[in-house]
Amino acid sequence: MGSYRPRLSDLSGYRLGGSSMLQVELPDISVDSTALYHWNLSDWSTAEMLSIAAGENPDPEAPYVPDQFTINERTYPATIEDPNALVQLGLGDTCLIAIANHGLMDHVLHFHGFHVQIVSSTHQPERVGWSKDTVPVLKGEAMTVQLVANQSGTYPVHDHNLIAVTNAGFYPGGMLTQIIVSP
Ligand SMILES: [Cu+2]
Repeated sequence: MGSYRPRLSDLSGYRLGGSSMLQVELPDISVDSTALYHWNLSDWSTAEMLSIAAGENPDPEAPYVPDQFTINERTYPATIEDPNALVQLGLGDTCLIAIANHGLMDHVLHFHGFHVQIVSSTHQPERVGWSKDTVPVLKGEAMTVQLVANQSGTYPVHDHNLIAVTNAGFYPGGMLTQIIVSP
């Protein structure tokens, strides 16, 4: 049970986004009262992607300078128009969030308002059961967390690395979404 992250082993294809998420025995939002959201995290070096798309081979030794940071291939504020990225719950509801880090760097998610409990983790299984407001999702990792909506309001969730809440250097943007709990 849990979230997993298959990807292309071909480096050029992987860096162009050949990576996915596999959810095993997680409930479907339409058939179960436990809502399930998914966040595919990534970071893009658009210059490198354009050069790969033009037929160049990626240089694994070159400095990596990403300029876009995405959830489900969107950057804030477009993230909150994505019903899979924007968490919307009633007070007292429980949801699961399946998270996969497809990028080339770790992403540390900070939840405002809530602690989440780690339900599954491919890279940090020793943390299953931990309840934290800040959750590192390592490069290549997939993880499932459970959130109990125990207070109403609108709360941000964002990468704690502040460069990752920018779009091409402009703040706010990037890997930022919201949890909205209605009373
Ligand atoms: Cu924060």
